[in-house]
Amino acid sequence: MNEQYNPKAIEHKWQAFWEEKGVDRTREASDRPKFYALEQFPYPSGKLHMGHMRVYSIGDVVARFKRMNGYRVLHPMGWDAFGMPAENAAIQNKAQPAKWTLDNIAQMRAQQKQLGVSYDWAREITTCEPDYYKFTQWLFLLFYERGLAYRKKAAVNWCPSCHTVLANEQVEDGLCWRCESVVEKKELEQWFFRITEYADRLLDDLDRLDGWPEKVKLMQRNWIGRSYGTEVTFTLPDLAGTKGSDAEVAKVAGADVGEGANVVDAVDASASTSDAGDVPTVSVFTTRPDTLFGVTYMVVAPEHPLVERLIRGKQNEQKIRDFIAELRTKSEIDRTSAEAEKIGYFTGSYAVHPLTGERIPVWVANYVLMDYGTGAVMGVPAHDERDFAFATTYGLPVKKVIERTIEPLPEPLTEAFVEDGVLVNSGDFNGLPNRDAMEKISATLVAEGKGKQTISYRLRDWLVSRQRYWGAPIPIVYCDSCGVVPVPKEQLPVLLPEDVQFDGHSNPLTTSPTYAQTTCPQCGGKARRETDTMDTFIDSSWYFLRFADPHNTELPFAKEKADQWMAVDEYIGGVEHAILHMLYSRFFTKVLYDAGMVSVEEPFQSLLTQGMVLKDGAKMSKSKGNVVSPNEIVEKYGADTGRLFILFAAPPERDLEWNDAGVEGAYRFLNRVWRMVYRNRDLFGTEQAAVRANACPDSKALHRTMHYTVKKVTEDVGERYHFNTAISAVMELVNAINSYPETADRGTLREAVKHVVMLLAPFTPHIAEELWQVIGHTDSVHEQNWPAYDEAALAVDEVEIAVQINGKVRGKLVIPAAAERQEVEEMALAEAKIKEQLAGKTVRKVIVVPKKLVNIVAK
Ligand code: ANZ
Ligand code: ZN
Repeated sequence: MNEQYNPKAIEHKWQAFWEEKGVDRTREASDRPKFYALEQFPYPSGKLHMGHMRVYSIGDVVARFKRMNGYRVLHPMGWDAFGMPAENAAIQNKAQPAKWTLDNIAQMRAQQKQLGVSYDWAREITTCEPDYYKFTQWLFLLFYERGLAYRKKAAVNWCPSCHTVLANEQVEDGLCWRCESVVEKKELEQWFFRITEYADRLLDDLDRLDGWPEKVKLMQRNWIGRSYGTEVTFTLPDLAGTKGSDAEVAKVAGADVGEGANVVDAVDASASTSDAGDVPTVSVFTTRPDTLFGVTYMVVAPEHPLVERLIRGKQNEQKIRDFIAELRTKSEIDRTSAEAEKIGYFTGSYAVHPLTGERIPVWVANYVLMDYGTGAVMGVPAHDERDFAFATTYGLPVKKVIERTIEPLPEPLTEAFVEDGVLVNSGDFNGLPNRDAMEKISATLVAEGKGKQTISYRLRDWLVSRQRYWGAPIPIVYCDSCGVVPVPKEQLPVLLPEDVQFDGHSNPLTTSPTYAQTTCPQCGGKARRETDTMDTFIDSSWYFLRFADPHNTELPFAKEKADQWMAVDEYIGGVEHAILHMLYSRFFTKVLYDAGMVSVEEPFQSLLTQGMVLKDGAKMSKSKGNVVSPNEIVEKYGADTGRLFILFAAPPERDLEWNDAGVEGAYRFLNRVWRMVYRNRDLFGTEQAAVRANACPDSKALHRTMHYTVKKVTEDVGERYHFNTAISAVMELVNAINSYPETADRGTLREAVKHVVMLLAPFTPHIAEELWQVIGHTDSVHEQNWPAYDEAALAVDEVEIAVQINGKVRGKLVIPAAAERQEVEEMALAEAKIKEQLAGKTVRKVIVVPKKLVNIVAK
C-alpha cells in the first residue's frame, strides 16, 4: 500500500473508474426528487482558465452533495461553439473554423475531465454541430411562425474598405479593428426577434425569482426600463399647409424610424399633416406631466420625421443638415452618455402649448433619441438637470412650477429643483402637491384629447442577423415570386457550406459559389438563400433545454423530458452574463412555454454569480502576466488540491485572491488527511468495535465534534453555499482526531475517520474515493447517503454557572444542563465555598436563572 499521498497515482484511476461504472450518469426514471445543476457552458477558446476551474468546482460540489442527499441530479456540460474567434483563426491560419473549434473542444474536455467534475458526458452538446444547430434553426422557424421573427432595415457598422459589417466590439474608437478605416453606419435589412412583446412578462416575473441575487434582478429591470408616463400633444400651426415630400414619407415609413408602437404614433401624427388644412402635431413622452406649465422649449430627435418640415427655409437649415449628417457616425451610447456634450439648434419653428397656448420654440438636439418614447421631449429646465444645463448653455428661459414647501427656492434658480413640492405658475393646478398634479394634469389632457397615458420601454427588439460564417444559418430563402419563404422543417439543417473564402473582406457565406443559389420550397423556382447567420446568443438561449433530451432527432427536446428537469435548480456563472444571456434565455423559455413545449415560464430557479479570480489584486489575464493555469496546478498538486484551495479561499460570490501559500496549505491538509486515515485504517478490520461514545470524556467530545461537523457542513453546503466554512469545520474535525488519545474509545474514533472521508467527497472527490477504499469499501463513496447528524449528540450536557451572593460572584458550579430549578438551588447552597460565606447569615431568597446563574439573597 502506498502510504504517501500521490495525487497523480490516484486521480486518473478514479476518473476511469467513475466513467466505467457510470457513477456520474443521470438517473432519469426514479422517484427521487430532481435537481438540475448547471454551470454556464464555455466558449471553446482552447484552454481552461482559473475562472472556469472555479465555476466547475462550485457546480460539482452542489451536484455531488445533492446526489449524496438523495436527489437524482442532472449535471451536464457542453460547448457554446459558434462565434467570431473561430472565424478570425480561419483568416489567420487558413484552418476551417470547424476544425479549429473541435480541436479546442477536445483539449478543453480533456482538461475538464482531469478536474474530476461529475458531468454526465453522455449528454454533451456542441452548438456548432449540425445535430444541434438543426434545432436552433427549427426554433428560428417557430419564432417566425409565431410572428416573433421579422425583418426590417437597421443601421449596422460598415467598413467601407473591408466591405463588411462589423460587430460593435470590432469597432475601436470609430475605426475598423482590422484596417483602421473610419466605420460608417449603413442601413441593411436585418432579422429581429420581437422580445419587446415579452417586456412586461420579463419584468413582472422577476418577482418570482427568489433564488436570484437582487443586483442581477435590478440589472434586468433597468435593461428593460419600463416607464409609465404621458404623451402630450403639441400643435404646430405654422406648419399647416406645408406637405411632407415623398422622400420624407418614404423615410418615415422605413429606415430611420424604430419599431416601437410610440414611434408609429409619431409617424401617424406627421402623416396626418399631409391632409391640407389640418394642423400638424408633435407628441412628447414625459414621466412628469406635473411640470407641463414649466415647458419653455421642445426638442425633437435629429431623425424625427418632422425635422425636414420644421427646418425647411429657416435660418439654421444648413447647419442642422450638417449636424445630422455628423451624428449618423455616432453610436447611441456616445450620444446619450452623461458626459457627452449636449448640442442643439433652434429649428426656427414653434409649437403651441396644449394648456396655455404659449408659443414654444422647437429645437433639435443630439441627446434626444428617436427610438425612445416618441422621439420628442418637452424641456423643463427648472425641474430637470439635463434641461437646466441645456437651457443655461443656450439662454433659454427657466420657469419654476414646483415650489419647495420648507423654504422657498432661490430666485433665479441656481440648479434644477428635482424634489417634490407644490405647484405654482400652473393655472388651475396651483397649490396641488406635485404627485397629485401628475394624475390631474394627465387626466385633463386625456379628457381634452391632448394626450394619453402610455408606457415606454428601454428594451429594443433583438437584432439577430450576423453577416458572418460561423453561426447557425438563418433558414429562409427569398423567391422572386413567393417572397420570404421559410425552409420547411423537414429540410433542416441548412448546412454551412465549406466552399468558402476566409479573406476577411466579406461575409464568407457570400463567397460560396453554391450556397446562396437554391430553389424555392414553395414554387420550385429559382431562389436565393439568406446568407446571414444567427447571433450566437440564440444558441445559448435554449441549450439548457437540450440537455434534458440531447439525442432527440425529431424535436429540439420532448416536452416530457424537459418537464422532468426544468427549471434549472442552480445556475452558476459569471455576472458578465447577468443581462443579455439571462434575458434571452428567459425570453426563449416564455416563447416555448406559450408554444406548449415546456411547462415552466422561467428557466433558472436560482442563480449563483461567482466572483472573479484575482492575482495580486487584479483579474488574471494574459496581458498582465498574472495567469495561473489549472493545468499547472493539476500537474503540481493534483486536481483535489486545486479544487480545495478554490473552494476554501472565498465564498463563491466573492472575488478570490490567488495565493500560492494557500494552495500549499490545501495540499498539506490533504496529506494530513491521508496520513490520518492510514494511521487508523486497522480500526476498519473485520471485527469492529462498537461505538461507545459515552465511555469517557474524550470519546464524548469527539463524538460531539463529529456530529457538529456533519451539521455544519450539511447546512453550509446545502443552505448557504458557504463552502469555505464547511471545509474549515472538516479541518477542525481532523485536528480533533489527531489529538484523540490512544486510550480513548476506538469505535468513536473509527466513526469520526469515516465521516471525514464522506464529508470531503463533494470537495475533493478523488482522495475521498481512494481513502474510502482504504477503509475497506468496494463501492463508491459518491454513491453513499450523506451522513446524518444527531441533534441529541450535539447537546452540551453540562454547564458551568456562576453563584452570586447578594449580586457578587462568589463561586462556580458545574451542573447537568438538564437540572431542575430546585436541584440547582440545592447544589448551590451545598457548595463548600458558598456555605462558608453564608455562615452566620440567613438566606432570604434564591433566584435561579437557568443555565446562567444563581443569586442568593442573604443577610
Ligand atoms: C419632461 C420632464 C420634466 C422630464 C422633468 C423629466 C423630468 P425615463 O424615466 O427614463 O423614461 N425623454 C423622453 N423621451 C426621450 C427621448 N427620446 N430621448 C431623451 N430623453 C427623453 O425618462 C423619461 C423622461 O426622459 C421624460 O420625462 C423626458 O423628459 C425624457 F422635470 O419630460 B421628461
Ligand atoms: Zn417561390
